Amino acid sequence: MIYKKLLDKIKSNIDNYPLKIALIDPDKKNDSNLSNQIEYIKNNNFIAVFCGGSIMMDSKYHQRLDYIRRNIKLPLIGFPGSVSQINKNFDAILYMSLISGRNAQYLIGEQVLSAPTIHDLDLETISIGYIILNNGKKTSVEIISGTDGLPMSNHDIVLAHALASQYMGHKMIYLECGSDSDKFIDINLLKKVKKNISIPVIVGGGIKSEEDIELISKAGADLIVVSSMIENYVNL
Ligand code: 1GP
Repeated sequence: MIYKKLLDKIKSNIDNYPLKIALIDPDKKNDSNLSNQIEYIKNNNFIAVFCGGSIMMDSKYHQRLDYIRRNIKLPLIGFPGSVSQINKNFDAILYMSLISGRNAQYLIGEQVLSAPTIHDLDLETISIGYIILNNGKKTSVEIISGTDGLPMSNHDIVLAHALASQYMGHKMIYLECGSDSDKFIDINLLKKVKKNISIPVIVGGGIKSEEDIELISKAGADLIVVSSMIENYVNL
């Protein structure tokens, strides 16, 4: 069970050593650098790989997933932007409900559409309360989901969503600042959420360096997701 493995790692991480997850967006833009991204991931202490994205700009998503699976031994976990991104190569998928928004399609619609395929493939699901945080710039995930992120500065509102997620029985919450966003999460907000909930917190979006990762980890993030940092490095 991937969830259990992640939880064991989190629980035994008493020194708050950063538990890093690489996110690969199997989109056209990454076609030419997939092998370099994989090489980078192998050499930089990642514990798992998430795969997915808000939108795919060609039809080769599943082909790229086959390639990634053949070349990566780490747990491969789906981070699906929609039902069309469910794939047999995953060891598990994040079964996310976009609880910061009020668009029924992403709260329950995509989940219902994907459930029979997930059942048929016998995929492990990890239920996640997905919370988009906004700090100015409109992100792809907000545009595609037709929702607005919660204002990063309103700590009480964010905490209320995190608590609701926990009470609804999600296994983890995911605080998403948006891919390639200018700023990563407000550290005080992260500390406040961590102090008040007991399920693990995943943080992603806008993280640009190992120093950022260190800071976010010390503030309590249980799992830290990076994507653009890897893409930028291999595209240098
Ligand atoms: C994962 O969307 C993020 O939660 C990825 O963000 O591309 O900024 O790392 P970056």
